[in-house]
This record gives sequence, structure tokens and C-alpha cells, in this order.
Amino acid sequence: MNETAFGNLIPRPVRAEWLSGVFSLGPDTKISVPAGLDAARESAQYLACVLGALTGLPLPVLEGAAPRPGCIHLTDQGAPEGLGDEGYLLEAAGDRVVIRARQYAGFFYGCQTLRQLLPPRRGPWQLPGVAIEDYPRFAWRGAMLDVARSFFPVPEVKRLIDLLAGYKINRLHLHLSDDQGWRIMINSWPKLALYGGRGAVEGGRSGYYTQAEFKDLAAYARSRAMLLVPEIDLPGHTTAVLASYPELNRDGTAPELYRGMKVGFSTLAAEKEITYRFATDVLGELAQLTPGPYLHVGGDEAHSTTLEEYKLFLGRLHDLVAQTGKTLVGWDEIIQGGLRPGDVVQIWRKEAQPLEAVRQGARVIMSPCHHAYLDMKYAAGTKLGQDWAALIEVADAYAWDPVSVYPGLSEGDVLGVEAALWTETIHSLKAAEYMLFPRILGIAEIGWSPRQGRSWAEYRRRLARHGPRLQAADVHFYRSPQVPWEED
Ligand code: IFG
Repeated sequence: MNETAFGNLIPRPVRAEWLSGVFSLGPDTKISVPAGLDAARESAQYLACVLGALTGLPLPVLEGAAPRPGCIHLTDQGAPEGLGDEGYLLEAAGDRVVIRARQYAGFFYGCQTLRQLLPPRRGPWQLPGVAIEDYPRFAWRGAMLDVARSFFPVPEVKRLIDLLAGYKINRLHLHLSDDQGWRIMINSWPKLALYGGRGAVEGGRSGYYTQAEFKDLAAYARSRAMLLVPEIDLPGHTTAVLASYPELNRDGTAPELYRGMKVGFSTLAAEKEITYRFATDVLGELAQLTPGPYLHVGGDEAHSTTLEEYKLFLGRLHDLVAQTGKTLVGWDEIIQGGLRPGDVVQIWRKEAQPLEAVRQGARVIMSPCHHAYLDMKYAAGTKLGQDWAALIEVADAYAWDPVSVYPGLSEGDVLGVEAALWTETIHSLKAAEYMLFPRILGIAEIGWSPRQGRSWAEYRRRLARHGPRLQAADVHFYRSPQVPWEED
């Protein structure tokens, strides 16, 4: 494949064939959809909004129109089964553009690719002739935002959703509770947010989402083809919980809110019945608020919980989550606690045993700390972030594969990938953008693009061409010396 085979497209599509002729967007350009196809109409309206903002063109959306010259047409006609829910065909040939898909996500992702085929900032608004066939390798392409160490208000989360959706990321995992803070209102235990929400790591931001705000975030994510995956971390990482309710503590005394960066020193009392009333109420309310099928219960670094207590607790947690009808997700320590078929295990530690999780009937999402923990410094000189797992330059975040990063796994065992941004040292949107971008683009490609033919040597040049697009979106990204960045 030649150097510019995929232009500046990230993630790299399955197949792209460049054709002659260009399609020029102008004052008469329309976006058309068949009558009664909601998925196409909603994505057409989204496309009209983003292209209108970029170009200043009117781009009216016409319903019930057949494809005609001068139109960008979205249709399910001719969209083969093999595309799945998220795949699409995009053809720009001279006088028309057609995006074919089977579901909203497919149309939405076809629109993201179309955006990347246009110049990032200024005209002429011309699309090169191209025929693209595209669909994802993995179903789970995620980013985790730790809003517990330091809070991120709704507008900032929406900005990140927009940016991440542009790279076909389809899961936003919100780490809503930890030792330093609690970030979601639970009506039956209001002091979690009212008191636990006041906490934060030293220098971090406090706050919490009301239930209306959380539902708004979930709806916003869904309109960007993204599922919200909420996490309440249990039984460890619970100082904010224990500080909010003395009765949850073994000795009935509440600790102070914690503002440090240590981990592993807190635990709920597995032998107290009130612990399970708390968990039932919290997970019950959270399940009601969450349209997606997943509830993440954490389970990591429960160093102050005995293995016997941990197993007892996890068993009860499995029952509680099952009652909500959701699928349990947990960090890889839950493997030793006893899994149930259908669980999703998030692999993060180098010593994790994903094969054991698969043997117990679970599927795994890969978040190896030495490749996908984007709170790790890029290099020794990076001011933000930590370095306990590794220094992770742009190439290190890209040059790995989710199936082979641990031995013995096969493609079908792996649900997908997820990058994690822990925020002990990341206290603003700009800081988050700096650590996420550009590394998250590489992880988005690992989640979406074919394994075959993927290489750092080719990707780094495509990323370099993509630089002006990040600049145009005003992303505060790290200009890695490993990338020959092109200028706008
Ligand atoms: N590990 C902890 C996180 C966070 C991280 C910082 C997990 C699952 C170190 N647990 O990663 O809470 O402190 O890099």
C-alpha cells in the first residue's frame, strides 16, 4: 500500500480506492435521505450541523428524495449485512456522494469519515473521488475518564465525547467514585454526592453530576453512537463513601475525605448487611439512569479486603447487578474473586491472567497499563502524569495488539480495547486533551482497523497529515518528536 493510500484518515478504513473527479460542496449542495429512515435522517441532521459550521453552507436535509447530482445521500439501500451495525460504504464520485449503512452508528461513522475527507479549516470544500468500505474489528472501542480524582463538568465531557466520536470511539467509561470523591447523585444516599462530591485529589476539582445531568450525558453520547459505561468502584477505593456515611464503617466512625494519591487502603465491610443495602440502592439507581447494558463495579486494588471477604462481596455484587438486568464489568482483580459467564473483565495489570477470565466464561477488554494508561507520561520530561507503569510515547500507545499483548488469547475472546485517563495529576480539560491526544487516535485505530497491515511506520505519516485537523479543532495536543507533523 502506498504512503497516501489512506490520506489523513484515522482510524484507517478497511478498504479505500481513490477515484477520479472531485465532489464540490456549494450553496446548492443538499443532504438527502429516504422517507421514514430515522437513523439516516438523524445522522444527516448531525452532518448538516457539523459541515454547516465548518463551511458556512446551508446544506438542507431533504427527506424522501432519491440520490441525485449535487447531493450527499444517506441510505440503507445496498448496505450489505457484513457491514454490521457500525459499518458503512462511502462513495464520492464526481456529482454525488452516497453513504450506505444499516444502523445509526454506521451512518454516523460514515459522516465522520466524510468530515476527514474534507479540508479541516478552509475551502475549497472538495471531496476527492473515493470508494470506501469500512467496519470495525472490535465492538468495544473505549476511553475511560476518571472524574473522581478530579471532576470534569458536563460541557467538558461533551467536548471529549465529540472529539472521541470523531475517531469512532464508542464507549465512554466514567470512573464516578474513588477515595478522593463521589460524582453522581444517588437519591437514597444523598450525602455521597453532597459530601463525597466536595472531595478531590490535592489541586483537583470537586463536584458531582445530578441525575438529570447524567441522563443528559448518556443521551448526548448516544447521539454520537457512544455508550456511557458508569463505574462505581467497590469494595476498595471507597474512602469518599466511608467519609459520607459513618454507619458504613466497621467501627461506625467516618474517616476524613482523602486528598492524596495512595491506593489500596480502603474497603467496605463485607460482613455488614448495610454494605449490601448501600450497594443495592446505588447500583439500582445507577442502572435506571444508564441506557447502556453495562455496569462497571471496579474491584481493583482491594488490598485492605481479605480474599475471603472479597469473594463474598463479589458474589453478592454479581447477584445485585444481575437483578438490574445489566452486564457486570470489573477490573482484572475480579478474576480471583470468581467470575460468572457473560462478565466483562477489564485487563490492566501486566500480571493479569486474561486466559483465566476466558476460561470462566468472561470476555475481556484490553487496557494494558504499559500501553493504554494515558495518565502515563509521554517521556521523562512530561510535566503532567505519572510513570509507575511505563513512559508511553505515541509509538508505544500504537504499536501493540489487543489479542497478542497477553499470551494465549484468540480474536473472539477479546471484546475490544479501552484507554484509561486517571486524573490524580490531570485537573483541567486542556491537561486531559494533552494526555489523550494524539495517543487516543492510535488506540481508536487499534480498536477499529484491521490488524493486517497495521504499522507504526505507515501510521506516523498519516498522523502527521492529521495534525492540522487537531489544530483546527483547537485540541491541545502533544506534538511528539516521533511524528513529522504537517503544518496547517
Ligand atoms: N491504578 C488504579 C487507579 C489509578 C491508576 C493511576 C487501576 C484499575 C493506578 N487502579 O488502574 O485508581 O490510581 O495510574
